[in-house]
Amino acid sequence: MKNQNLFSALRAAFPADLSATAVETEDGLHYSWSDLDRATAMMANLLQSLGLPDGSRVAVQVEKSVEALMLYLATLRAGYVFLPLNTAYQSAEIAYFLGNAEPAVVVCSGANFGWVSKIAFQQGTQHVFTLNDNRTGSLLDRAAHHSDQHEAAPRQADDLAAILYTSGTTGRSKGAMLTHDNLLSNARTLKDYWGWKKGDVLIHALPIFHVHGLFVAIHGALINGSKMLWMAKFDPKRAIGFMNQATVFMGVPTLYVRMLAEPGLSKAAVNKMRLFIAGSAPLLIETFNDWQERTGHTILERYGMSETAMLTSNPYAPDKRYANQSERRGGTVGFPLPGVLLRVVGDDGQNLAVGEIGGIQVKGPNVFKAYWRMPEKTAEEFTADGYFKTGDVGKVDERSYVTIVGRSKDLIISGGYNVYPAEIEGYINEMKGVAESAVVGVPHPDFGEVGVAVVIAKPNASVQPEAVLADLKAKLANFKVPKRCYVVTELPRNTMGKIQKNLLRDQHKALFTS
Ligand code: MCA
Ligand code: AMP
Repeated sequence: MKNQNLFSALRAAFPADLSATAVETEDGLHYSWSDLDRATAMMANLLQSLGLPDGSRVAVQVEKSVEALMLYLATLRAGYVFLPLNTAYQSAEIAYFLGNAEPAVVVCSGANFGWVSKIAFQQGTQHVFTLNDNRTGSLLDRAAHHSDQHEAAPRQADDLAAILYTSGTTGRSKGAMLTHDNLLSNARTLKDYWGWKKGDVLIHALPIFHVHGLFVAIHGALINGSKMLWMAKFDPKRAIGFMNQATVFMGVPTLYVRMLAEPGLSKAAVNKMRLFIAGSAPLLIETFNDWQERTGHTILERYGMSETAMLTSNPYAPDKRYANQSERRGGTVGFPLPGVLLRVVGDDGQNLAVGEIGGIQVKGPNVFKAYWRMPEKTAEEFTADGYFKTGDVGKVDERSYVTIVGRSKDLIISGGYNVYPAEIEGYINEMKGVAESAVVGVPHPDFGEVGVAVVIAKPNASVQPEAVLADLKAKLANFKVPKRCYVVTELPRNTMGKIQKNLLRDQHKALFTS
């Protein structure tokens, strides 16, 4: 039977000339296709030499680098399961992920080796390697002793390729299990739908621990044999500077907002570019319009999730399935991708008519297998007929464009990162003197949305807002820390006693935008 390992499909798309540049960094380093091939072989051989059981997880929390990209590819190649972790996560967060996923291998930066390895060994991990963003670390030292030839491990379409943690309404993160075919089918669909062509060059400006930067961007370039211009960290000026050598850019809305603030953004600066893609969070219509006016390009907005990779997209070219419509409509996320079934349902689970607002449910080859070791959660999130409940609220219009109008899940999307209020509230509620708290998302000009914490102190206790924020900062990834905190005497409640978050959001909605 044909090997359905995702790496094999990506490798098969490498150009014939392996000496050509596959990745070019801002420091002027050129990695050829042959470098990618050989280095991933060495790392894959290293992983396989450890004698890990099938299905072993390789958990990785390292700064963005080309070697980190190679580690991802090597994990696929060796047939293990990649588990990327946001570099902002601190010890309590890492302890949860490692405890839950029980990875056989952990890779962290040298600077974090002390605390990460302690947690990893406590959780039973046997192998902890380091990988730094300057091409050093024990992973590379060890891999150097292995052969640069490697036959990709045979994998079935349904075998696991990656686990991505994504939180739920309870604030406990769930690992979404994605298979080789989930990722490969989505990559192939996008290659076609976005008209990837020979000569395309991608500016890779996103972090590589989430779907957008890790799968959509990297698979997109690799499966087209396209070069990537690699930015370790997004910088609007430098990104614009790259555009005279590139054709495709992908970003969360914040990246577009930040580039629009640069005087250097002009039609001339982007005249080699073919396509600008946005997603992960709602793109404001002002950003969409401003971009069109400043650059002459219409941003293509698409929609996805950790559990599903990409679900819908505005068209790049006329879409035959929808009367050859080719308009990229701001404020919408376009059409369900080929192969994706999407429906909007009411509270009773019945399909809603065109234009009516309800819960978005999806089905397709891209939809994940299950949540890691949480069968009851998996069962809750799927319908009897196999549709996945996204937790997003939206509608489909008479032209078949999908619009997301809100979320039924209590989620804040800040600069493209997800923040779950329940998790933050849990931490605040444990603080000395705190009786209760509520965290809500409010509009923000740069991050789109940010968290605001509203706290009630226990009788006779004194709670300082700055102390709450400082305490959170010490424990949680920075992006999760609310940007403001208020200590109040009362929270608005409905007759059932439930906190009315909509009223709190309303009360604070102009904090950053007025
Ligand atoms: C940084 N901070 C943030 C964020 N990022 N706060 C809220 N939200 C954020 N996203 C904090 C910093 O820790 C710092 O706090 C302060 O805000 C200012 O940081 P700044 O220097 O402005 O941030 P930055 O380092 O420039 O990062 C901003 C960023 C980054 C480039 C927009 O957040 C980013 O790369 N976002 C992309 C996320 C992404 O890839 N999402 C895709 C998920 P302090 O001053 O206290 O230190 S995949 C997905 O959603 C689905 C599947 C999909 O459809 O794609
Ligand atoms: P994640 O859990 O990180 O995979 O985030 C997935 C969520 O991001 C989705 O359920 C949506 O709420 C949101 N999202 C992704 N793309 C878009 C978009 N283009 N517009 C609005 N929301 C989006």
